[in-house]
Amino acid sequence: MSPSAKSQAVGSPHITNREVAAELALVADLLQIVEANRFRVMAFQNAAEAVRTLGQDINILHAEGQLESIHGVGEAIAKAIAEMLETGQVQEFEKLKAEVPIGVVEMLHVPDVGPKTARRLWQELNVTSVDALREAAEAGKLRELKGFGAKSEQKILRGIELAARRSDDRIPLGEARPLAQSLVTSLRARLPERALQRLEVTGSLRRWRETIGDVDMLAVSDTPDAVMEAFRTLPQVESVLGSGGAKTSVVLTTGMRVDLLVVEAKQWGAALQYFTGNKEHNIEMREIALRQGWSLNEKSLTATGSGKAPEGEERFFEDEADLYAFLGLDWMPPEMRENRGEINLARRHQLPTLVTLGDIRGELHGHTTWSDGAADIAEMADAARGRGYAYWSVSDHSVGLGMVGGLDPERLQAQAAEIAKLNERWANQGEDFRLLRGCEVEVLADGTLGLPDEAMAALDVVVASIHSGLRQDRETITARCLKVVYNPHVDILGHPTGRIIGVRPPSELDVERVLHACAETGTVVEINAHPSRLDLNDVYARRAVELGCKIAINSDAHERAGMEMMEYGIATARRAWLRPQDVINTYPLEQMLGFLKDRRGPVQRA
Ligand code: DGT
Ligand code: CA
Ligand code: CA
Ligand code: ZN
Repeated sequence: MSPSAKSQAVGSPHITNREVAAELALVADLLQIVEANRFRVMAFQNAAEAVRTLGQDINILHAEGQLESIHGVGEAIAKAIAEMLETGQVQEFEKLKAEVPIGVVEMLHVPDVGPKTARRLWQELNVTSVDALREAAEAGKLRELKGFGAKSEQKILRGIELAARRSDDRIPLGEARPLAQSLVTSLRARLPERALQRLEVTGSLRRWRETIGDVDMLAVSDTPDAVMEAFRTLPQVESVLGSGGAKTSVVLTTGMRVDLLVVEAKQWGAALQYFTGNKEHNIEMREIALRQGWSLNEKSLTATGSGKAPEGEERFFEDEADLYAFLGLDWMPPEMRENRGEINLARRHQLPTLVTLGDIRGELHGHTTWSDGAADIAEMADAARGRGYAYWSVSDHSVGLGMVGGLDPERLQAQAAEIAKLNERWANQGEDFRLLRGCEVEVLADGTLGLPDEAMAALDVVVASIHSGLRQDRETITARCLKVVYNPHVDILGHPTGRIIGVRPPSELDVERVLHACAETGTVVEINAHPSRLDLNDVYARRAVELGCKIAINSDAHERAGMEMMEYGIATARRAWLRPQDVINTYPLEQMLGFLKDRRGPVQRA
């Protein structure tokens, strides 16, 4: 029986997680175009995301009657998913699809074309595909639409080009990692402990790269055949591309490719090193070995005869660190293995001590039901305390953001009272925990902020973020951002480039200039830890610290579980070589507050 045949009921079409997620996302888009209630749109968007990142086959959940156990999937959507899995389509969805030409939905993937614009292009100009949109823009026809000019035509043409360039099929880290973890868990559960002496995820996933080409896994076993058999028949597996004694390649129901290699215990160190990479790091390692008279491959070192050891002598390493040490190098954290200078530091025993999850003492950017969060302040505080944090900043959206009911100075006052009450309770109980008064202040199109200065001055932590006008040209968006950085009330620049991995490219912001200004003014720069943002990314975050900036790593949680995303932010920081002292939310409360702008008096050079 083929592995995929097992996971489907006889006679029903086999629909993968990825397909279900795509359909739900499509419905969300359709609903936006027909101007449905925004909560309904959000419900479908959330459900799509939940299914896309689900660590197991949705068909199995359905067979167990557990669709509603998926976080973010309510009764109505669960029913629709069930109908889809059983019959191949959902009647209600088909009706909706018949209403809107599919090309109109595709236009939504062009940056700058939102649902309102797509609807107008369709209804007012009868433009119903991306190609037709390009032609209309090139022919100067879009300016017939009220509010459209030559400039918007240029922007749309550039957007179409960008959207085309983005069509590679790498998988966002936040999607690949839970899936890989579910594979590890399933394999361990299926095999007796002695059959699986070691099992680890390697490749780009072990390095926490922001997107993943394929997943690589490495195991040690005395019974590789049993391991391969267990792997091939996992419920997550859709098809087997190839399977031999030492290596099996499969495609999962989500479309992700996974390679599993089994090696002998004595080969583990060399194999783990080799398959963690990256390729450039490995090439450099190979040269270092050669210079010492050894040929390095995925199993061992073999003497070339040019050194002291007789030609052909083989050396094995049970652990990676032993291999590195044999070649005179310190063990390097996988996040650093990108051949960006880490090997030289390892040789000189000068590797930095990287920040870890355990160093984090609090968070400075997160949301509650006061704006678009799903949990109230007390619940979020409880989650933060559960993670051992000493502080958490309540930073709901300010007014100025179209979508959510943002906070104005008046509501901020009311919120302050709730925060004070909770803080008093913990103080009375002798608990070492403080809620901070914060806000994620909206940066308007002209660089002014969603709150007046007096309102910001009253807060402990001000995060300023750009959510709209992300397609402004380089000069405009950079000037807008600099205005914010020079505002003495803005402590932290939130997700600076606005990118959404795999969905929306970064803005054209001149990051280098903005980082210089942040260093000069003492504005802290955020690594937004949400795996679809990771913004700043590793390269920019490293540059920021080089220039003298401090960093805050924030999960930007909108619900309790959102705080678990912190590990992605930590990984990005580690890929940027950041140490605890570079990250202000590793500091005790008073020291952290001391780094925020308005606490330090007049703006000073860092
Ligand atoms: P990916 O899958 O594109 O996200 O990136 P990786 O780094 O996982 O690359 P992949 O899957 O092609 O290969 C897995 C590991 O194997 C990689 O991290 C380093 C190693 N590797 C791949 N190609 C070469 C190569 O040509 N030479 C050497 N020395 N190592 C390689
Ligand atoms: Ca890979
Ligand atoms: Ca691979
Ligand atoms: Zn936020």
